[in-house]
Amino acid sequence: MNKIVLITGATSGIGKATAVRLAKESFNLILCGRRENRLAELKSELSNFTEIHTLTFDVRNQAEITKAIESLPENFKQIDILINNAGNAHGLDFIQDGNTEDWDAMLDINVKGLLYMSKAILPEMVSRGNGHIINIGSTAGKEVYPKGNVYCASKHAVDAINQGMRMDLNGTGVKVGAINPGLVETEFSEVRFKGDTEKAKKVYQGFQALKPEDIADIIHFVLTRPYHVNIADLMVMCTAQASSTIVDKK
Ligand code: NDP
Ligand code: 8X3
Repeated sequence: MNKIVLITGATSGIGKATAVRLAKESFNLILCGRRENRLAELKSELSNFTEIHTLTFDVRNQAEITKAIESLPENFKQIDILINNAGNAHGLDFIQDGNTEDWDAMLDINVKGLLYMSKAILPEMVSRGNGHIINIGSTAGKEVYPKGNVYCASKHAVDAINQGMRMDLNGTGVKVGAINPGLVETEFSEVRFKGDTEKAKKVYQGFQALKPEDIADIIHFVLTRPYHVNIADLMVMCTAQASSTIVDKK
């Protein structure tokens, strides 16, 4: 039987590329995001390959998450794999100039959203004695860079939660691991710079950034290891990147 994977943030970037890749590898998919039209387009694009169900909700809203998970049809109820991917940076400012709405968004989405999703899905995995959670962290969860303050804090929290989950779930049969990418060219910087496309493009100019498909490929690798192998914590950067602040731009 095909495994069922729930992907948050499937409407764009890493989540969308992962949906495309896993659909072609015959995983059944529950695709989530706020932009319903994008989910509908993706469903029609991928339904030739596998079974797709879509759920529209904001990961900040625990009640919406509960309702969405409860609404799953019988053939999608047993989720084998949760990919906690939804998230973004909002703003890039010195801490003294930071916008508190941006801070709230990053902590609410990247940290609390990931926790709410896990809370909604984990108990069933634990009672079944089987499951796999992949948390999408970041190099920003391993080091801090100037003006990255709260985004880096949110991803350091993901790093801590990933480790904590793995400890608490030890012995339950549920695997937990994080993938921590460096610079990946997605809509990430457009969101960070609030729709300023020119500024966003500049982030990825002068070097070959990672593509979302590169991360999807790694996620597929992680998911297809034998049961006794758990990729606990993986960091991946493009060759031009050495750290958050050292990027070889020509
Ligand atoms: P994108 O902006 O391309 O995608 C972000 C996804 O998250 C979208 O599908 C969006 O869906 C979803 N999302 C955002 N906010 C919410 C919300 N409140 N509720 C539900 N879904 C939400 O960025 P990426 O693909 O790059 O980012 C994916 C993950 O990868 C994030 O966690 C990011 O921090 C991480 N990451 C990205 C890197 C990069 O350089 N791009 C590097 C390291 C980590 P919708 O708007 O439809 O709700
Ligand atoms: C995204 C990578 O360096 O823009 O998490 O923070 S970075």
